Amino acid sequence: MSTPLIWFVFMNLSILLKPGYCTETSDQVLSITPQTQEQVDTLRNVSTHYETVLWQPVSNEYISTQVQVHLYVPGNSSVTVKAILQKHGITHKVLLANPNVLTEMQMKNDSTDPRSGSTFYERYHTLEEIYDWINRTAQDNPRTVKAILIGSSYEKRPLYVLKLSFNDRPNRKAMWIDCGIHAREWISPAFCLWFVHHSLSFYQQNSEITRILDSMDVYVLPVMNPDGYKYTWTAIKRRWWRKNRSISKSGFCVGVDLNRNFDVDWGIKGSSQNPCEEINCGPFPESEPEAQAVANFLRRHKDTVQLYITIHSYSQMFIFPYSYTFDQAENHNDLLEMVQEAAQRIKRYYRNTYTYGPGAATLYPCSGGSDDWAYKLGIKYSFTFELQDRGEYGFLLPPSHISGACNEALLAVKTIAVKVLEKTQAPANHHTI
Ligand code: 0X9
Ligand code: ZN
Repeated sequence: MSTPLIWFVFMNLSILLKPGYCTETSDQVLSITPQTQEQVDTLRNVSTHYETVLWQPVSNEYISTQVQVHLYVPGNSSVTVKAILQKHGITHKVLLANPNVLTEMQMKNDSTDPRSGSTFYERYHTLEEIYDWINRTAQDNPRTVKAILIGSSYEKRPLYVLKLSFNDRPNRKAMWIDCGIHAREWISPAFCLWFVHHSLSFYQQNSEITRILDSMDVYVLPVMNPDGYKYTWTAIKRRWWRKNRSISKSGFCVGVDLNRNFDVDWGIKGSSQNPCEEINCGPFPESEPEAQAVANFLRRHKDTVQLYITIHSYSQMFIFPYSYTFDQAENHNDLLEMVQEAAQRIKRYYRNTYTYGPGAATLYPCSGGSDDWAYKLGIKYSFTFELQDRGEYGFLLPPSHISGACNEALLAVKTIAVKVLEKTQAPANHHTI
């Protein structure tokens, strides 16, 4: 045995035998930026062969040099993973030293505690609470809100869209917002609730939301992936689930990434046919009942829906088509101007930074996404929002950050919707000579 090898074994043994071993075994989220191709390969290898979860990027094919990787490492793989990183000269920072505490904070429902100053909308909610809220919202606002059943999930949970309609002028246009395609992105459903609450509370108080609601109906799907969302609430170990819960034909693995299942360049880029992968596109386009329900609804309403927005997290980004190709969208300049304005206003009002641009060039090339599909259906204003944060807490954004994250996203929705109105509405006092 060569001396370095003895030394290596000895070092690891000494770690294992140390009395402080317990502190080494708590779950952690590491931030790693590979510097060389060898380090990229090592990291890919670690994320595939050891019990870890890639938070960012979503799949190891996107790991490359100088790209920041956020890796969740459970306590029982911690020593091994860190030893491998060290062996390959890969440095890491601990992003989250105790994700379990943050997970518990997100699940804590302190509504019964009168001292907790947080409102219903400043907390994360279970699926059951969201269904109750949908019912209550429709019941309490019978003239303006309707709950429309657009289909059901793989596990047969209903998919409800709330239609906000503040007047019944003929030829009304509409916008669509969906949340919770990806189960672990909890800030996303929280935003849909926030948006509806804001609309109902500030119609005729806030000029922008009033203008939007006066001219458009709004369709809001609070949770596109209820089965996945429910699953992330069941146990700490399931908190990182992304896909839906459909069982593949082979029966071996579960889940399709709904944002790879739409019928646009399906299965080609940034997606995998392997049901065991996070970016599994499913057996065929719209194979999943959740994606099919959304696609059917939008097909039926494509003549009225002018704006499509889908809410994700995290990374603070406004993405527009295309993601499936590097080609420029035909109205690229309009789309760019809209997200630029949204980002500028967020900077001005909230001092926070959002990056923006077409998906393929700004984030990664990727087929089968709902934004590109909606765009190709004819909805010329189509956006993916990636909400807070940029990795400080990642998917574990504390409840105290919900209001900040939602308010800035709301400002972006309003900015873009008003611009869409400006571009699409005929001038009010149009005189013919
Ligand atoms: O990869 C995704 O589906 C989205 N990012 S996330 O981290 N929330 O998973 C980005 C979607 C951008 N649009 C398309 N890829 N079409
Ligand atoms: Zn997402």
